[in-house]
Amino acid sequence: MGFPNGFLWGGATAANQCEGAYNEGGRGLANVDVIPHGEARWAVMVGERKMLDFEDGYYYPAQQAIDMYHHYKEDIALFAEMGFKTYRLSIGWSRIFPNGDDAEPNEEGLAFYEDLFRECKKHGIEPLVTITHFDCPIHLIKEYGGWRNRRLIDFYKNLVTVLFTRYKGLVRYWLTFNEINMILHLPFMGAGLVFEEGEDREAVEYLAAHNELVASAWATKIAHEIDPDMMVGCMLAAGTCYPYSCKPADVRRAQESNQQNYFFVDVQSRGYYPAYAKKFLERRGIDVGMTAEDEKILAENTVDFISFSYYNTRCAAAEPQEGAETGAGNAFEGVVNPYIEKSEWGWGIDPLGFRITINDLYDRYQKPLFVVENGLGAKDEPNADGSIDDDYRIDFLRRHIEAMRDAITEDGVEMLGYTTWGPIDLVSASTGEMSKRYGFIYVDRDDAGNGTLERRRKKSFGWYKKVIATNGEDL
Ligand code: BGP
Repeated sequence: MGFPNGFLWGGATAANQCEGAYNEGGRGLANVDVIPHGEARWAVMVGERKMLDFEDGYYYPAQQAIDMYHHYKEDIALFAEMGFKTYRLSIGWSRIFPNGDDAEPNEEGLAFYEDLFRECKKHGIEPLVTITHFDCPIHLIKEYGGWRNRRLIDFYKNLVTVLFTRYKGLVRYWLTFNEINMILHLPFMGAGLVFEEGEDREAVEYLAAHNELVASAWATKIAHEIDPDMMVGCMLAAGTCYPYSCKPADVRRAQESNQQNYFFVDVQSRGYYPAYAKKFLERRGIDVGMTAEDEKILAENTVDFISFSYYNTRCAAAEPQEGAETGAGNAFEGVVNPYIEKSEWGWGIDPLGFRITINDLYDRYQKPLFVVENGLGAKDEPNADGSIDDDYRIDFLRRHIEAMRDAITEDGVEMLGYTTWGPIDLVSASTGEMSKRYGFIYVDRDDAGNGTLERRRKKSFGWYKKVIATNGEDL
């Protein structure tokens, strides 16, 4: 007994981290284009440093990325060679609506994705499409302040109506917002937010979160109206938060941290604000502007499945811990867990935590789950002949797939599929580096943007091919 028949094995990418061609095909500028590599990056990502255009003296890795815009046929053929059943990718909003609020969509952008989806179908690969993956047209930020403004709900509704209508019959699986909870951690990336001096950041973040949650429910409604076969999922940066000790105060602190994360999916899956969130907002004096229509839309349009990324668990303590390091990985804060290993970037490595996280999500929502990101960011050193022996990546993925298998076979969790993050090397979201690699396919490009962009199969390529061919039997 192993993985179910029809389990969707594959890989996941995001437009801004792989497409490049930022100014081709009628595309408008987006927030993700103007996030530089180097010391200013973090301040821009969290909305502290206003950078709404290219500035001299900075390198912007998303401008070219791995140029998938021009290489997608070659790349999809490589995914097909590994036997992918699904490929998760995201739409560049500003390819479809260059300004975000345009009256008409850009045909060149629509045709680009249509061709890409057809290419997938040709190889028997089911597209899994994230509508926005850390992606917001710059014009919507300059003109409306990003997702703090309710007008964005309407622009998003226009976007999804165009997408669902055009790609009906081609795309069945949709995700509304990548890692929606990242609004609270990377607000410029998650919601196009830039903060003014002295502004109540948390209030703005929850306002933006509300607007995205309402937009997400509208998307579910519109999808089902256009094509009842469409399946719409939410997407959470998951990873259970452990208490640092069994001291009740630590356990309580971990519970609060988990609630802060689950808040988003609670709304998307249950259709209403949970009591703890209402009380939190009340205490903080935050008004998210809930209307009677919002309440109805949220209640009537819950998601069909729960998708999530898993990189690491987290750990929380009620009091600062002397001598304990902080930082859990993937933009999460927390106390470092002394019982687990760490990646080169300090991200926790916790395969059993994957099984725990899967169980937590399934217990809480009782809806099918879809793992849409998991993987190890690592430096690859090519051998003299150019080959890459990435046994560390194989080891990481093997242990996580085993944990997922146990959750399915031992715990009875319903799981639709599994897509590893960055099956082809791409630009890292947190660092802007190319050298933090996740792929089965190596891309010849460095942190400064040099390289031939040649694609090469790593050792893990053959390994993942075998995993898929045996439906996870041979790991
Ligand atoms: C997630 C994002 C991805 C991706 C991944 C790995 O949070 O959804 O876009 O990049 O993390 O992170 P990084 O690229 O920083 O290693």
